[in-house]
Amino acid sequence: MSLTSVVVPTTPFEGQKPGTSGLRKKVKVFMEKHYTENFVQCIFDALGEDKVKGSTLIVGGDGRYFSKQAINIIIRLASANGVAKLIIGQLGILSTPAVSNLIRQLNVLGGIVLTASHNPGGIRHDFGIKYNIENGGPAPDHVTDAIYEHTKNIKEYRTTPKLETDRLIDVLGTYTFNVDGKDFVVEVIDPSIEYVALMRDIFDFHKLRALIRGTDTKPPFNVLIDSMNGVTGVYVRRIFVEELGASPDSNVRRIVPLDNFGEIHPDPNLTYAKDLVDKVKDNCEYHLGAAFDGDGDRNMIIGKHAFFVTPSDSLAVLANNLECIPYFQKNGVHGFARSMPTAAAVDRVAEKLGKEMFEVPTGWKYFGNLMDAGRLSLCGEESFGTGSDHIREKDGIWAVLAWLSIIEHKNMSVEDILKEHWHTYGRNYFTRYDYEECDTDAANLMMHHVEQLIGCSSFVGKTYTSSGKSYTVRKADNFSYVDPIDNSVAKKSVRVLFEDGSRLIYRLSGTGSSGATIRIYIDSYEKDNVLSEAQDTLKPLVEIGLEISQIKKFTGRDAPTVIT
Ligand code: G16
Repeated sequence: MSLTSVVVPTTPFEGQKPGTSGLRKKVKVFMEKHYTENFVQCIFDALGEDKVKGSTLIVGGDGRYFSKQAINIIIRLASANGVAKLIIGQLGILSTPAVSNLIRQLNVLGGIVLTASHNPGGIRHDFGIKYNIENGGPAPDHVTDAIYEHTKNIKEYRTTPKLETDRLIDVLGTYTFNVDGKDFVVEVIDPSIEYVALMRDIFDFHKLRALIRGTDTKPPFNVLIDSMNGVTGVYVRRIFVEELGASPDSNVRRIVPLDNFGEIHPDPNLTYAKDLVDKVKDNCEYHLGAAFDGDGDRNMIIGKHAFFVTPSDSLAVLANNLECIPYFQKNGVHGFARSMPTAAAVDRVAEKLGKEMFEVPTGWKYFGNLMDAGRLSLCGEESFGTGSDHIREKDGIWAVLAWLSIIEHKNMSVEDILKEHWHTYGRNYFTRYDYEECDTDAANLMMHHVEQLIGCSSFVGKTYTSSGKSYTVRKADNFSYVDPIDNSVAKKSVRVLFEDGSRLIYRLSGTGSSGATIRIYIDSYEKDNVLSEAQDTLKPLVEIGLEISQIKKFTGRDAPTVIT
């Protein structure tokens, strides 16, 4: 049957500005008439007719509530905008790393990822849409800016209302429609085949299986992998259970993706993954625990007795040991990078190994150009993101497999690997205070106050003292980044640098769906005192950070919602 597209008049919605990684709002906002259609049309408009017509796009996400409805909208709009083919994960499931991989492997125009990442899901919570470009990475600022500009002026969208999408994505297969006289194809694929093949190529699965199963001479290395009811469950079953021989009963948990994540907050940190932390703490059988977020790009690693590895340390340890991973043996190791708020532990490794080191603003999109230019192999962020140039997104499962490779190679525990690292390089103590869902005006006023304060001529050189420790300001600014490849400029966070190398950073989150989340990052380097409690060591600097920001005065908040 031949179908005809139609043009539907619409009017702009306020606030369709993509954040750090896509547009994230409450589900009920996406459900408003024309809201999702408008945003999807603006993606096509920003890309331009020349690129869109005849193109192929990947579509999928973490399967959260409203994904199927959104996919149906995307199918109808894509067909009416001249897209030739959509490749969609079965049931709408594709992790963010899997989308990035498919875009690259299949050499397509890009992908539409349906996720609000680590934000809670379900009808009362969050949904999100983000666009990834042809290198597989999140759209850079100039693309998201263009999308936003279109959302402010949109007058109509194009759709094919009679295209029957009901249950289309439930069954694997290729479905061809005729829209406006041209073929339009929807291919529904297994979400894991390509990604599992990629991991098999990067790592030595034979060695990892021997580690997890144990051998005649070595007992099993017991892992507890927690998918937090998010999309990684699909991949964890295929990789950890089927390929590496982990027990489906005792080595993995919460591996069935649920559209509301079982009403938990699928954010792998010490607060929201406490359940996993407690299990590993209470059961000394476990040698490693790991958790992922809803869409599978974030990871948290803990060792025996829940020994916590900060994401900044995780990045540094990986950088120091990449040579045991077959992918890097084959491709070599180029530079390293971290987002600015991430502690500088990896910088010391880069220096020792003679590698280029980059410091970029918060957001994985800032790593893409460097990877495409062959200057970056490994990067990470304090926000529980770690990854390499195998794709252009951070990759939770990759990070755990990388850790297991190092453990297998060194035959050491997580804790011993960390301690050895600190004794060699010194230690960056790091903590982050999050104040979630603050009043937006109050948060902006606080940021304005900090910017004003650091702009005063007397600020540099000022000494702050707390709990008997003094810190003198060496430099303070609004961190600005000039991309070395395309010279684009990004300004994002306020930072205060002290003479001993310690840092305080203030920034507003770009991933929330309502209100404002204030983040204060506290980072302090110690050369010899490497085995103290992080929260004790950082207490004076935390107090100074609170004093500088006057956060209580501006927001009324006595304490953070989350400390990592
Ligand atoms: C996204 C980006 C990350 C970034 C994080 C920051 O993560 O992909 O690169 O570090 O946002 O979040 P915020 O702006 O809240 O501090 P995700 O996992 O939410 O896509």
